[in-house]
Amino acid sequence: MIKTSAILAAAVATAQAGWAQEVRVYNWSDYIDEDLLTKFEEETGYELIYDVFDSNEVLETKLLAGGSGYDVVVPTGSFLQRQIAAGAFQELDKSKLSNIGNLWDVVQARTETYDPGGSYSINYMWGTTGIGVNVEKVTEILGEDAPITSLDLIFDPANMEKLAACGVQFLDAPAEIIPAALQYIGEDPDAKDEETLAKAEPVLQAVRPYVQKFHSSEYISALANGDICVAFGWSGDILQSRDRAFEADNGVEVAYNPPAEGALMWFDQMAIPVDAPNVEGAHAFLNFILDAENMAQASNYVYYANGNAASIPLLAEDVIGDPAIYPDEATLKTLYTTTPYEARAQRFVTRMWTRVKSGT
Ligand code: N2P
Repeated sequence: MIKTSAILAAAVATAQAGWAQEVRVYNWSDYIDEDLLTKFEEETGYELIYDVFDSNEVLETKLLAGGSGYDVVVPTGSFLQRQIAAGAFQELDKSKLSNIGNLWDVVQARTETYDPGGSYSINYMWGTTGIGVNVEKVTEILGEDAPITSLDLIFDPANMEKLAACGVQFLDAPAEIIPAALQYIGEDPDAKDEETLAKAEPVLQAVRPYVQKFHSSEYISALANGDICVAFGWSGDILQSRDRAFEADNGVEVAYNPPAEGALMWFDQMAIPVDAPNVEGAHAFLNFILDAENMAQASNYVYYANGNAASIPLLAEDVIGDPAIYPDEATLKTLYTTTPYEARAQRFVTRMWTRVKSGT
């Protein structure tokens, strides 16, 4: 008896020690240079468990259920805001974040809305939601003046009917596609009332037959391989697709444009769940990300802008110099942001999205 419980106690102690040595991070897919994951382990001695997702809704379901087991998660600002309100996160201990001074005030001024004072989160990366095209295929089908910089490309059924043959995918992200549909018909993309929200549905249903798939990560390869010719997706993902095609030397030329009518500008924020098993390790990971060199390496790899001012001089010219990544003043003025849906509006949006995806 005594022997058994001694063994058990030893096993528990080992498990606990092991637990404290692990840091579990849940981040978006295609969102980091994996060399950084090894570097974190080497520098800190922690074992890093790094899982990925491609949907705010999936992350939110895990977070709100509790016991996700993650130490760091990365919701988009508008989702973070309501998750903070729901008590999903713990306040950051800034005394453990010696690199916090590297944050960029320009980005902080914008993320204030979601997390006042940055009490719960740091910006990881930000970007826009826009249009990726296979330039050759789209101009072959719609002509040289194909509206590749306009929402007309993806919301005008006449264009979409023709493009269906070469393949069009949309993000499976209702909180981004519905605002874009509203923007297209001149409504407020951040509308929350049901009457306005409902106006997005006929816009989406009209092009639904021509959308091959709603998915939030497959389009990177599909566009690069030439399997699809249009993706309504995320800026950096489409630029990664452009690079993959270039590296494959397969003759596919991919271009990304934020729609001229206005694009959604979003901010992905790193935060620590209230029940994180390794709070110390979570801070170590955040501080590692806040390092200027690490952050520059991540942005240079995935083609997304970041919230780290100290990293700017270390960014590659094709990152800091690309207005699709770091928008110029003129583009910046056309970008819009969104705020969270309250529970009732969220249910309305979720139901609409189910109908749109199933085409019913
Ligand atoms: C990375 C996608 C991150 C942008 N693949 C979504 N907020």
